[in-house]
Amino acid sequence: MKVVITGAAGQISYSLIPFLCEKGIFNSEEKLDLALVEIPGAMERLDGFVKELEDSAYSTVNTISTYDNIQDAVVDADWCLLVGSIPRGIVLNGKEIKERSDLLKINGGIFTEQGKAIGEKAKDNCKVLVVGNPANTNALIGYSNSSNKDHLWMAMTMLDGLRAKAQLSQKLNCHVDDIYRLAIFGNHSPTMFPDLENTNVNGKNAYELINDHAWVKNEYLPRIQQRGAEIIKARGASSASSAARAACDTVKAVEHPTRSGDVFNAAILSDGSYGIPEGIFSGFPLISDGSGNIEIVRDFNLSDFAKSKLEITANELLEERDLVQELI
Ligand code: NAX
Repeated sequence: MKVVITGAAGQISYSLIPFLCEKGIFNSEEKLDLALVEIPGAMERLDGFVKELEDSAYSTVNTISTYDNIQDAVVDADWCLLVGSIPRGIVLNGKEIKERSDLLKINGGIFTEQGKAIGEKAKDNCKVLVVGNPANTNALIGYSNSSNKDHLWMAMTMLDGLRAKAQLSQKLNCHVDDIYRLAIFGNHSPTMFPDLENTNVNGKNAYELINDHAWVKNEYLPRIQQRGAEIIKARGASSASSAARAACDTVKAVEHPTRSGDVFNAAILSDGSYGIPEGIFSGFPLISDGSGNIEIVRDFNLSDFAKSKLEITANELLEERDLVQELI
């Protein structure tokens, strides 16, 4: 089982790779061949981390290799976790990258190259999870540049889903495992929409249990949508441990059958479901059969309020797509 991870010397990967090496994440007893990718300037830092991984003596791991280029790393890959990207605020060639449009273009270059390499060299049933932001549009760029349309490309919305579950469990004083069918629609950005109208808690409708639309609209939604910014303010750095947990949970969710009556969260290429235009990567409620097949769950009933929120986040994704038109 070959697992490629880009941005392997970054803060998310520092938690993510140990999580992936736990038993039971992949639906196979095969041992892992880890292919860790970084930019040339970060290879020394990566070598230091590899020493720690070696010292952890994981029984799940076969080999650990490092690469400073994507082309060699992705040969025969089963999974590619694309974590590496250039964050907003970085100074490149003397100019601070502040605008989302500049960020989209710079990261677009990275994902064009990665999409091509994965399409040509990864295994036919390869699965790709884009974590690096702007994740949905980076996934669109990678997928569009890949010559293999059988590969499953996803962008990560699991963290938003976990945040949404945690806040709901606090409100309803229930355990997170009692929560079913909590879906994140749209972009991994502050426009995302966590839907409670179709969520069940111990068999009861969450929206009815809360019975307070103003709380959902004015407190719950903004809290989930702004949670990333809240963590950056408090920690002085973006979410890492929770993002790593979410990336690992996404792999596990695809690798194993979804529990009965539940969904998991990831963004995939829209087929027009729920009125989200085709040709953009959007968060949807998904199920997996545990054999590499995932599909959108289509029986969610959306109110006019929910539909208006889906339109906002879909429009943002269309705008992002327009900004990278020449790359896709
Ligand atoms: P770090 O800056 O700690 O690490 C990123 C690493 O990627 C760096 O070591 C850098 O050298 C490497 N890198 C850059 N370009 C690369 C390339 N072309 N090939 C290989 N490696 C490359 O960031 P970290 O905190 O780990 O976050 C990584 C990405 O996840 C960021 O884009 C961040 O915005 C995004 N996030 C996405 C989330 C999601 O839910 N989808 C949530 C968490 C996080 O904000």
